[in-house]
Amino acid sequence: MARPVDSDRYRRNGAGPPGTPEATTDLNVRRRATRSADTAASIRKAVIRMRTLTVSVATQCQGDQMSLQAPNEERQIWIYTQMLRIREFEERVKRTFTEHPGVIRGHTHLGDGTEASIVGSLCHFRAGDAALATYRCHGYPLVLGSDPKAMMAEIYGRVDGLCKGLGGSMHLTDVKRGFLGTSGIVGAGIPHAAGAAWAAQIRKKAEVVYCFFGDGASKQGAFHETLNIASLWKLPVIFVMENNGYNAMTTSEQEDANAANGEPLAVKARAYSMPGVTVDGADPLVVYAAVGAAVERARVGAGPTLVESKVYRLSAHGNIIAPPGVPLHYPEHEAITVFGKREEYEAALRGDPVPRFRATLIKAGVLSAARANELGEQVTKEMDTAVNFAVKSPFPKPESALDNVYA
Ligand SMILES: Cc1ncc(C[n+]2csc(CCOP(=O)(O)OP(=O)(O)O)c2C)c(N)n1
Ligand SMILES: [Mg+2]
Repeated sequence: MARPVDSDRYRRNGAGPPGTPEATTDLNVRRRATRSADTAASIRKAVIRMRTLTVSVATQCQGDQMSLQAPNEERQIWIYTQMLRIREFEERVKRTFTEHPGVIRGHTHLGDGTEASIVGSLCHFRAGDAALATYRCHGYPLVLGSDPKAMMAEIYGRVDGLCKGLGGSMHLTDVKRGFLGTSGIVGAGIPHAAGAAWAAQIRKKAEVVYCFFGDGASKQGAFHETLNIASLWKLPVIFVMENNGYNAMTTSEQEDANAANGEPLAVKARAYSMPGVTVDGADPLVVYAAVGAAVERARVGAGPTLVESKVYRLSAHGNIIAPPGVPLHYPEHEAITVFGKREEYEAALRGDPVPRFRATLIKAGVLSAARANELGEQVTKEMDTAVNFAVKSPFPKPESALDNVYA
């Protein structure tokens, strides 16, 4: 049964109760109310400058030296362009199953629907920082500057791939760009991120680590052990939980004690004495503000933050694995195939972050419709080139299979 919500308590903190669009998490609020007041004010100023943010964002994120600047117009267009690139890349991966059947043999997981969250977070990335993600990993390296031709070739298992065709979709890595790796094991990247953050702490260059993972991963022991040590040692890591409401074909309410009781998943931060905040992950500027506050906090040595970014994946969990010879494909989203909730999926499509941000920028006069279309055409060409390059790239030699295997 849902726990009754003390709405006044949330309103006092400038947030909404759980389950409302204004919801942010009431964490450590009483203890930190005074210290976070200045931060909340700074974020609200950024919110107003950015025009599209809701006032409630990130009231519990704090950084003693908070100086978050709103992204200027050029940067907002950059954000939109990166979102488009991720979307188009993912569409091309999906279309490969029909346009080039049999070319992708491994499992793939798309990040469509998560673009705003990825780009809003990585907007703060600077040289020396690092990022780690899950198997749903195509978007991050694109934003960090990896070559989409090499990425597509990797997904097709070709020698020109980012990892010489030996990793595939679930294991994209581009260390020189700070993308330290991904894993098919749910939650595995979380302790790895803490290790990278510990190294950053030792280097003392104010570098931070962005750790992306799903809501399902927050049920893993690795999540809890890592949040504990990261908070204890004040590691410079930003835990970005991309909560898409599903752990493959299980909903959060079916498997998560907080969700089942009507609480946002960011309350898990409370157990480890770190700030936790829940944001609308479909709005890149909202994510920008919340992750920006967390990054500033991490850079000044104040420790980690848990940002719960609420997203909706617009594809099924992954493609269907089948024996060679049987064409692989993407089924429909589990909301439809498992739960028969077509309306839930259609509502998510109506809130699609990519057209939503395009409309926001056009309405704000930052971007004209003509320029937005031009950007779309450029991105289409870029991804055409990636697919054409990747399908022509040769397979790695069988004897290279054990290269880089150390144990
Ligand atoms: C340790 C482990 N358990 C189970 C699986 C099977 N599995 C693969 S993806 C997935 C869903 C994880 O959900 P979530 O963390 O919410 O990420 P999402 O896929 O929704 O982005 C599961 C259970 C796995 N790969 N690793
Ligand atoms: Mg999930």
